Amino acid sequence: MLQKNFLWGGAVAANQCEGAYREDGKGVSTADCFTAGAVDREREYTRGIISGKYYPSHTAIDFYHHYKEDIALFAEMGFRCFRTSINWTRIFPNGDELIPNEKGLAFYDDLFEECLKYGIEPVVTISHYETPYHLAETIGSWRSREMIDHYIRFCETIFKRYRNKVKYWMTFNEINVIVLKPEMAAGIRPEEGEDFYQTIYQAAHHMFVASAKAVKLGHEIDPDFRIGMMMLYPTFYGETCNPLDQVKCMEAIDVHYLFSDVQVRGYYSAKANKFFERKGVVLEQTPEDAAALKNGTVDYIGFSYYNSNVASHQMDRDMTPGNMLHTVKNPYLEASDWGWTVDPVGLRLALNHLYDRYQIPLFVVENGLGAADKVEQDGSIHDDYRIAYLRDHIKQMKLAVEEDGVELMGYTPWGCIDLVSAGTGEMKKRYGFIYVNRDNDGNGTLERSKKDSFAWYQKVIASNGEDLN
Ligand code: BGP
Repeated sequence: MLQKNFLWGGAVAANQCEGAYREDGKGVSTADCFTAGAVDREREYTRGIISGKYYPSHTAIDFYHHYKEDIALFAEMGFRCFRTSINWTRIFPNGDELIPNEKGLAFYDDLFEECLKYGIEPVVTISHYETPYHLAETIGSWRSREMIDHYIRFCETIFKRYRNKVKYWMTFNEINVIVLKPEMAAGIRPEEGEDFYQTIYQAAHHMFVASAKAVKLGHEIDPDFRIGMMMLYPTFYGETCNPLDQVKCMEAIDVHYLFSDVQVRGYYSAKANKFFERKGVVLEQTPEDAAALKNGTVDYIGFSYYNSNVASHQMDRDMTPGNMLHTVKNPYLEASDWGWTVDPVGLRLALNHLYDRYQIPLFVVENGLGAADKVEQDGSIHDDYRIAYLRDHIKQMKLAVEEDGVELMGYTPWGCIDLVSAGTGEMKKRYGFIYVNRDNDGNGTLERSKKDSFAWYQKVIASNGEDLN
């Protein structure tokens, strides 16, 4: 049995759902400079906003004006929590102001109050794939140590303002994605000739210090705060029992463990230091950094899990896409319409790997199936494929808790209401229990409607995960 107060809910990110991108004083964020893409076309990260181009985040699903209606629907499903993020540029439009934007703060006051009205606990990602664009252009975002101060000012402002409304926080969304998509995860546009590894790991170091300082500060402001890290967990398999494939598998996952190791243990492992040596990375660290890392270890690990990956020592292979990573094809697994493997067992493994390694509570804060839904004549949407995906993953998640003893705080499937895809910028790639009438080009009434999965998830929550049929 899952614990009684298990946090069932759903997850979104501000930049993928709010829209209203210049309203009430909001500044431009890096996310606002990503055009629409497609499965076979990368999103373009433009220099500023270029007129004539379509930027899906500017309107998204207009959650900014629909949040009351949407939260009422979440409440109807029985959500016990709702994971969203705070758009940094609503609070500090350029990122370097000293005084926050009151209208931005007021918006989140209202949003959190609306959640609490229904007994829904807000779970807040402080920075989810959006950085003030001004800071990205003027100081190179997290390349610069100065970012730590801007981030901490942001944290202090929101911690103090929302301390009576928010208890659960995460410092950065998928912090390890900086090694895969630095523009998205850290607002860093690698320049030609720039030493990629040096830049990325120096920036990650600044983020680690910022996160650790935020954890410490948060606990000082309110000892009841629970502040986690958040990573993309890419379960890896070695392609065969050839030991060389297993070494590749170890190396592939180590890239990601570096991030959780530092944030959970509070220092770089010997292996991480060897890795830096091999890559010629020399971190600039102040004498206080080590203490900051040590004093700001996280309370829990939030992670996303969508698909698994395969590592091989032979690189000239047929590759297949996954969330952020391309991988060798797994012949045992089916794939989604976007090519991501579907591997529920990989979630049980993820939970075991992380819990065995760290022994701190885990929180599955993203999981789900991106699919193109069909609206029937009568308006109904029969998303049995989504129900099947979620059911199978919840079953494995329960096994991890009930059979393996993993300590799990909750489960918030991604995109509980349809929103803009981070990877492709499409609306067509839908995850929601709630359908939003909007297409890839920004057309549509924005009307909300329930998919079949809505009633199914309602039952799952009501039975605390016992009734999955
Ligand atoms: C994660 C991100 C989310 C989200 C999700 C699904 O990596 O944290 O922001 O979008 O992936 O990916 P996509 O939107 O590309 O389908």
